[in-house]
Amino acid sequence: MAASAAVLSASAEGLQLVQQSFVYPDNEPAPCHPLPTPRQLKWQELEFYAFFHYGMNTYTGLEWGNGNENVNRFAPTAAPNPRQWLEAVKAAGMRGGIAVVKHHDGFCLWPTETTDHRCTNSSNANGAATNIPRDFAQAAKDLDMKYGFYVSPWDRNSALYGTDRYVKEVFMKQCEELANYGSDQFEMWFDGANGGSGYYGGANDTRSVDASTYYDVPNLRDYIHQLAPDCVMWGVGEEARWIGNESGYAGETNWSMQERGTASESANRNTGQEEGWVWLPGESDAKATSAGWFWHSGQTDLSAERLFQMYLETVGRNSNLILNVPPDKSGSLPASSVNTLKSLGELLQNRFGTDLALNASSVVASVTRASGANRNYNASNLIDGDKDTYWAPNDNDLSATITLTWDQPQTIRYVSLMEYIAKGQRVRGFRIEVSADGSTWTTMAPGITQSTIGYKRIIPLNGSTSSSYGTGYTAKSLRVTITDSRACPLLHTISVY
Ligand code: FUL
Repeated sequence: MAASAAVLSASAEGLQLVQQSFVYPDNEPAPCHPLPTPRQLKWQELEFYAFFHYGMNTYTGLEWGNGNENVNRFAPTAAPNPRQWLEAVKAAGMRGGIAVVKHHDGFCLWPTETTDHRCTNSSNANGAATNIPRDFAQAAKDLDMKYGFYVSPWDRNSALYGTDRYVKEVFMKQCEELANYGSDQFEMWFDGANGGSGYYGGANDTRSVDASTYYDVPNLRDYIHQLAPDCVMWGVGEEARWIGNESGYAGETNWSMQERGTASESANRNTGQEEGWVWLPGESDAKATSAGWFWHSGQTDLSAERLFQMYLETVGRNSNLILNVPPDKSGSLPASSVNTLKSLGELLQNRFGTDLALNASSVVASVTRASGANRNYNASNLIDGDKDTYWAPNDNDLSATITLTWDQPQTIRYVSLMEYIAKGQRVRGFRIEVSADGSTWTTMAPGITQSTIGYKRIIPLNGSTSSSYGTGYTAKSLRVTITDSRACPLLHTISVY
């Protein structure tokens, strides 16, 4: 606790004594650095959203267009329908989506001033009328979802790529145009693929850039934040990190911090770094279909169960999940993808729709911090459904237990824990035990590394993210033991399903 202090202060009357107030009048625990920005915090709360790869490649069958495509090849067989995309992913429990509006081929899906390689120049009427950013943003607002855009820094069409003029006259302007489609967008996705061979306005050569300096990221970030204050600049933008694979899993241990700019950073994307000095939370990008990021004839959908597993291994491991579903040549999602998304939504609703912790008859912590003027740290905060209240022990308590008890035994399968990360990610180790009678305890999921929690950690009590839902476990009581922490652990929610 910070003590009060008497300090000298200069004033018109000369020197006088001023009584300083407490630094933490609410007896709040001190922050444990590094901390997320408010923008990153809001972004982590989105948890699960969609990726829509759609564009010239949908029609050429490529994954990486060279940049020399005839614009007339962009020929949607119907008007592209972002509303249908977003409705389908909302049914899967997603809270938003990112639309690819320019991939590496440089082909833009909006009436941009920056290039002729754009949809509005297509001879196809549906193609020429396309404006994905406009329609996607509008649909998201109507559906109460979050939205953002993928704009590839690498541009295999532009003659200027590799020169300063490209960054100033093409890339920055494109980002600006996109930011102006909505000040409430949540993420701009900057892919890491940078430079290489391409058309480059007919030069057909190979160009390389140093992405860490070429794109003038600090200025870009500041400028876009003026237009869209909550827009997290992903990847090259350095506000959120790639989780290191495109298969939909994060490390069981997963810190939201990184030792940015060091060799060890790229080797530890999947787990983050406890010693990291920069808050750089993870995002897992993964495909919900069997072929590429773009739609391909003959592709199949992964099963809803496989996608549920991905959810457990990403959202359940302190990582956001951006799940790709590609629209087809009609500019809509195929019916099979829509069905799979619906089934996934049903699985999530059936398994996580009812939080049994909210009905616990008691929640007791082994230690609780003294209340301050306007805030208490009681264990009841863990089950009040409020993310802004939290349980806390005293500064020197790095371990503690929290026990939930029900009047009637419950059948349970998953436990979800959430740290109050506004004050830093702290927990290093924990354990979950269940008791059918309130006195004999069984340790659950011993095969799962119960190390970090972070924004959210979901533990399947049977120890497996992939095996069947099972019959569950009978619990009269549930005990969560925090075994180690960087500073006193702060949890805001325990959920039980
Ligand atoms: C990668 C890109 O090169 C792929 O084409 C795709 O867009 C994926 C999400 O990111 O790095």
